[in-house]
Amino acid sequence: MAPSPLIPALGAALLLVAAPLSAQTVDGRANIYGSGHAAPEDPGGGGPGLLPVEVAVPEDAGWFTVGGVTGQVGCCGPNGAMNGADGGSLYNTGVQAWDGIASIGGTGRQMFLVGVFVGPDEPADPAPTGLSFSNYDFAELSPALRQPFFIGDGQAAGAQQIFHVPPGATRLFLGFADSFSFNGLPGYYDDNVGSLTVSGLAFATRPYRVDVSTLVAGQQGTATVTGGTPSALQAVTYSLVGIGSTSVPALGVDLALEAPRLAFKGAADGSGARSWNFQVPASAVGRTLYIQAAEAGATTNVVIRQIQ
Ligand SMILES: [Ca+2]
Repeated sequence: MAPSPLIPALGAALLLVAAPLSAQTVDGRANIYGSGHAAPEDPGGGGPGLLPVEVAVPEDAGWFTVGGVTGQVGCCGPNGAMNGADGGSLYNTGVQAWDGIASIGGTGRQMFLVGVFVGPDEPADPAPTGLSFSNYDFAELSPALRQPFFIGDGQAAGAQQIFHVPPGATRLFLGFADSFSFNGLPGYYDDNVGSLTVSGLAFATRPYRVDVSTLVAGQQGTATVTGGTPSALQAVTYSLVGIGSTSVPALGVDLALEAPRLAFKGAADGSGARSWNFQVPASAVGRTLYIQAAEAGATTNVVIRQIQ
């Protein structure tokens, strides 16, 4: 694979919204607890259903929105009640965590469209603490990795809801949280019917971002910060450990890296951009780097690169 070309510098504060993805069909049997796994499972019994729908997350994505969701799904066989993406009102949802994917709760609703963000690795226990929803008409939501969240039809009060992408997310999965009477361990997917069609799912690009070339041991790599404050000090940091949270009081930010180290620092140019070329050590082959840049009061996306 050839090194990716450098991303040309973008103007500060330019906000890019990528073209919407083509429509995604989410079968009523799509098991959100199969996200990132080879096969869905049903620890609660009743059938594992299908793997959820997988969508690639651009590495500079800041958030996504949904144009609309059509279709109907049902939880309980061909003669059961059907509902749209926002869910039905037959049950409260309280599905437990399984295999690295957190629990999810929903007051007064079941069988709503859910999503979960996952990184490049297969999810594994312990799962993070789960989210619980009683207000479905939030304006914005910031789920963590491996934390299923309500998407519904993606609209509230006539506006598109904003779903922020957590650091380290490379994949978004779409499916449902199901179990016996929607409480307990995941399962009871095989009696689900119908499907939803998700249209106009679009990722928005962070204006302040870091891009990193393909990294090959013994060859030159490049890290480029764009969209920063003109002439502001830029710090490019990296972790060999992974995603975490580390306070950097000098910049007034929390880096989304565990045990970060400083790679480069220097002032951005008049457009808020700065680029560094560096030699990738020959001994680093196979290692995974987590890279994030920061300036006073702001952090970029996290780029994950395995050294080839
Ligand atoms: Ca079911």
